[in-house]
Amino acid sequence: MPSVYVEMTADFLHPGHINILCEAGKYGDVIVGLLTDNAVASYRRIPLLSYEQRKKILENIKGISQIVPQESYDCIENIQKLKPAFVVHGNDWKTGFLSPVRKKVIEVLHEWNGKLIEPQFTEGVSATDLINKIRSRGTTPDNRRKRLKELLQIKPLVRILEVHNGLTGLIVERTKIDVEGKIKEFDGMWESSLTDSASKGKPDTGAVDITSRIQTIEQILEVTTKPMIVDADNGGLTEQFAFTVKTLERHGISAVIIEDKIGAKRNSLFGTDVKQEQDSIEEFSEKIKVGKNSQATEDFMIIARIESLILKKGLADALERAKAYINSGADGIMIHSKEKNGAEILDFCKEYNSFHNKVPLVVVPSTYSHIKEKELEDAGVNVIIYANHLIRSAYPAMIKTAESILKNERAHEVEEHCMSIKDILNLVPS
Ligand code: SPV
Ligand code: MG
Repeated sequence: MPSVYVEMTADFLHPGHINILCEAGKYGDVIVGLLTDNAVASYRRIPLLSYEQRKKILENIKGISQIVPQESYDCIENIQKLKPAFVVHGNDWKTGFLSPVRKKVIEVLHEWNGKLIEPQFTEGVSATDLINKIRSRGTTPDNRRKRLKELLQIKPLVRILEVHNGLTGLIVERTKIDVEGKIKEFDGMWESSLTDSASKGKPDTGAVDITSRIQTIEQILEVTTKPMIVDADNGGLTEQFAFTVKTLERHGISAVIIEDKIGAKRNSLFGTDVKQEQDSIEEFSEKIKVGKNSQATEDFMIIARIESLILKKGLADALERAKAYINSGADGIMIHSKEKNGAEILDFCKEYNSFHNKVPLVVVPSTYSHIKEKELEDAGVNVIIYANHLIRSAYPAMIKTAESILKNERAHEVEEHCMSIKDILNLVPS
């Protein structure tokens, strides 16, 4: 029997998949190239089911003789290896980011007189629509909490954006761009102490206490499904931190980040312009240990934030702390800096890469925002947090509106900068 290659994600089987498999079966023995989790994550949200789970489902479907992993969204490597007589693919790949792959498939098949068969794409049913429908029903704390660890295993770089209320939560949840068929979106949310405080008209000094922060967090969780990382300042006293860990974990938060500072809380971006004191390595390590011993699940992460560069204590101090915090059980390291050129962050990354015992590395490029994601990823960064950009862009827009109304003694002039009444009414469906 000739062999027939069909690529599939199979996260969600629907009649469209069955049509393709039936069609493929007419030409010979069907080999499914099953996209690995990394392959799927490279162009859209990570699959709901793992590779092994998806494989198990396909193994029990009639008409498939073999399943092989497809390590990229591009099937060329597998096709060159397997040399199938036929490749069967829905005709929807004639446009979009897969169209160059299609051209290459035709070329490669030509080498052994293979043929591309393109059945009509099944209209009216799409796995993406089905997944979106399920997501619109919400999530559970258990499912949300484990999502960050899953993302870290699958994606080379996790992209996080600041939230401070339900509306900004919706922005992170929904904003997507389509770059020739590849979907780009944020992977999760950063519940920032700075922007949560600022949105309440308060300074970032801990004046907005953890009880108030939890209220905001709940409002955001209510309208989103993506994972959340919470900025818990220095975590409070060690014995209080144990309770904070339990509370956050129960709500389905994926990670808490605590900074190694003590005394009056001041935002790190003030640097040495204000009095900021760093905790001792011993005390902060103890806090991490107590936090780790308090959590009930394997999924919750405690990420240690190192302030040595902010406080001008130097790279050696930052590295020494990173090693100590990892040894104390930290699930991640956040290295912070307020330098504009980002050089000290890249220096830190270089040294960090040679650690034997590494955990995911988090950065917050607020002052060195010119550095692109890929450069940070190549330097060894695993998580990028855009920590304050929604509030910083919204505030000037609102000031402009307020000033225009004062100046013109009517709102007519601001209308062109405002969304329509219809759009705001429909922004959040009832
Ligand atoms: C925050 O967003 O509150 C942070 C990051 O802690 S920074 O403002 O850079 O300190
Ligand atoms: Mg903060």
